[in-house]
Amino acid sequence: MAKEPKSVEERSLWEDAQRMLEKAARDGVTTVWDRLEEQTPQCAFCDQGLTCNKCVMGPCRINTKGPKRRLGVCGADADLTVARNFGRFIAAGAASHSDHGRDLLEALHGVGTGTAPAYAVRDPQKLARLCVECGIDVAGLDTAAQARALAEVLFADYAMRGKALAFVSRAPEKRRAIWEKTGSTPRGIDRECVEMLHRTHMGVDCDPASICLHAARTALADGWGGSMIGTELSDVLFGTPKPAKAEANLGVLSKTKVNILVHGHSPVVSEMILAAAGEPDMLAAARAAGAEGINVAGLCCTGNEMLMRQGVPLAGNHLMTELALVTGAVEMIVVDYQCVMPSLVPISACYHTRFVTTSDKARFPGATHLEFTLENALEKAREAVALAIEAFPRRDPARVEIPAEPVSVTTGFSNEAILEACGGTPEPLLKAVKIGMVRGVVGIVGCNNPKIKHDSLLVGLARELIKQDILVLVTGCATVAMGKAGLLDASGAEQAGAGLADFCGHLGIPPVLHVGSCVDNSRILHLCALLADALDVDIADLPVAASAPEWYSEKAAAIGLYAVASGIPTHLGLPPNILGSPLVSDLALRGLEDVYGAAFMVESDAAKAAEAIGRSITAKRLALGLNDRYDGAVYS
Ligand code: MSK
Repeated sequence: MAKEPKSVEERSLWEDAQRMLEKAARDGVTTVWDRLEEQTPQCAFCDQGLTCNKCVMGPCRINTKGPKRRLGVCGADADLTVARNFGRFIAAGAASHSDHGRDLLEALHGVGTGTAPAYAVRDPQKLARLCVECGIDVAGLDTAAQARALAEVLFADYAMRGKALAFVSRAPEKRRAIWEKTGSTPRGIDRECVEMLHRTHMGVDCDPASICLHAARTALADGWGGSMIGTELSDVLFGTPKPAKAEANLGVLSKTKVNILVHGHSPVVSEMILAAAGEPDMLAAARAAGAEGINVAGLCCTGNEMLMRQGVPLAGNHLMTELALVTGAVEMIVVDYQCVMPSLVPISACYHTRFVTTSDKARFPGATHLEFTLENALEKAREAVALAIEAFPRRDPARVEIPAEPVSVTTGFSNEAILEACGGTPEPLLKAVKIGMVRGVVGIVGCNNPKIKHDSLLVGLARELIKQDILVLVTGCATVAMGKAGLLDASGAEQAGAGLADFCGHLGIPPVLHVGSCVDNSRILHLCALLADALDVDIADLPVAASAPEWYSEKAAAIGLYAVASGIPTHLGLPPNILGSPLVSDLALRGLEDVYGAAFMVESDAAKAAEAIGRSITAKRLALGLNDRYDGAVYS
């Protein structure tokens, strides 16, 4: 018998989402939750990672229970089949972040060579610092020459280096030694991804453990390579984030202005949209069309990029993207790539919304395609904004519902900003950690997944952790959830334990710090490295952890694996498709601990997950000889 559809209260934690789900039903719009219910029950073989379609002797399904079909046609058993699938899953995630990073690198090169006229270096000090870090003598080099020189060094990271990627040198010595010993040091970003595809071709690497270790190396090429390049160069080109106030949720849409949503991951396009939307000619055209102005708001990680640097309001996270269009108030959604559901095209068509694609890498049938290049970006952005203005008179006020008021958030906690808030050194944070005022630090990252009640695990976990005096860093789609829960505001410290509340009060910061988008998880790696170096320990010795409670994507799996391989214990709210292999599952949950000093934990209950993370942090504190409880020691 078919299961009853879930109620709107069971689908999302938030009233704005629930109201939009009701409106979607009235408007005849199907959403990601409806499609999940249609797809349920899902294939049990795929769910466990036991299907293989990598050659045409197959496809095969490995039956671990019955006497037959225990092996694929080539002879692969359950462990090998799961490992091959998992390896490719990680490679796809690492490739996605890293190809995004490559776009920033090409933009930097374009600035250096004068072929990207609308772009500039907005943080020349950071450019110079990165040059020096990468061994470039900046004496006598102007900004353009530095940009070219740094781009050349980092281009080589994509191909292949003899030994290690440039930013691997940021990792503590003890961590680098572990990577050397286990053959995990990432050499080339593209190289590790390609090698994973090669290893998992039929008849190459047939050792499941060996494939999994290469998956870790591939993920490290993402975290300390492609993602880190994406983050650092976005800062150079668009400015290093500083703490600032902004607003979030669907309430940031305007009833009276032209609403443009920017969605995807890369700031290269959205920064130009923002610039064009602020031009006097565009504002005059908007007024001539009957609007009071132009309102640019963000979704998903493009939204995070724009929120962090420019204070652009953040309308929603992954599961809110469809619902943002259901408000009927959006003139245009302009996308770059990643996490853009194809369903957004037909949903746009239900309203007056223009759906605009900008990258040749991400084409959507039914979209208006404006091909952005480094040469034409501002001109194309003006074309896009003009399309949005044209759409405004077609907005039907009778179909508009904006279901919430905006919430206030504080954003912009780059590592530079965190250190500045601490007076220029990590010492105040370390002191707070040493006296137990801050028991530990946890990065809550990643997505939403309709299999989990929208934002419930993200918010539930964060609330439990801050009660335990654990400072939370947040990135990606988790950000809006924290904002709606009031945790990105200094007043959120009222929900924290006494120690963390005191610490936040001293620095005037929220208990959850927004550190950026998906690629900005690399900031967390770098911060861990700085803290480990300051204490002369390895990252695995620190009282830190990571969590992707509602993750869905290949990229999130790559993030989780590079965190573990960097020595950070990592919680997942639901497992990857590996449960068909006892060997791979055991490696993920326990075996990686022996290799990297950290492993995964899987738990779908917020309180239990917080308890497990808390136990791990306590163990690390005790091993470092630190008190586990804040005894009220004076902090100054
Ligand atoms: S956008 S990968 S749903 S965080 Fe980065 Fe959000 Fe996850 Fe996409």
